[in-house]
Amino acid sequence: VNPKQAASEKAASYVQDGMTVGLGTGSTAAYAITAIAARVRSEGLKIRCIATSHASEELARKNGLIIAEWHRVSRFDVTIDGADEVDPAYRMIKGGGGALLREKIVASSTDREIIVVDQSKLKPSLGAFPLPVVVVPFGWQRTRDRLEAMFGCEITPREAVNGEPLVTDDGLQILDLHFGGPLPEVDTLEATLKTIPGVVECGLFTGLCQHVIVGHLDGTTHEFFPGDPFTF
Ligand code: A5P
Repeated sequence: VNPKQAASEKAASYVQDGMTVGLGTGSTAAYAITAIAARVRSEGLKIRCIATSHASEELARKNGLIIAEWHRVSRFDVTIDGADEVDPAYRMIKGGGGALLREKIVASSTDREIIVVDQSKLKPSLGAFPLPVVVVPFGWQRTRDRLEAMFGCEITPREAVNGEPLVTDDGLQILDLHFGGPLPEVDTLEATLKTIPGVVECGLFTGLCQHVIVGHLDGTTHEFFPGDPFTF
């Protein structure tokens, strides 16, 4: 069994009739979307969804899920999304898939953000995975310079397959900050980053996870809630 699939199927069991559901982005979230759609088909659940990327929306529609209009959605009951790293304080780095801005907008309006991961994503501290920062394309080189001066770490523009800067679903770009170890001043880092003109959002998520589901190779899962230590 794929651990990501095991975690996602467990997470999908928390979706109930009548709910408004946020759909994440990435390979793990894709399993969740198909698992939710399977329940909708077999149990006749009436739910409406908003996806955090064009790719997830397409997958959801293809599987028959109903996509809601934003002006009719005030809160999400549940959102199921992946993460690149989760620390013992339930902070996360997200955005390996480039959808962090939409993911943060949805997570911030969600009652229960369920994060689905395999065990490799649980980390004693955040920062081995590069921290994605979404920037406005205009003058991004100067935004990069200011980030470099502020943190002194290597910064790489996220590229598309053709080697050009990747353009996100919102027409923005992503800079990856390679701290290569524990993030500096993790509690104030997000606010600090946002003082730089051109920075739109960062992939550090704090206080936005209400439930973690870890999938294992044998198909079992472990569930954790903020405050719980990650023990197996
Ligand atoms: C997408 O922008 C990300 O936040 C993903 O949720 C994260 O990168 C995890 O991706 P995988 O589930 O593909 O590992």
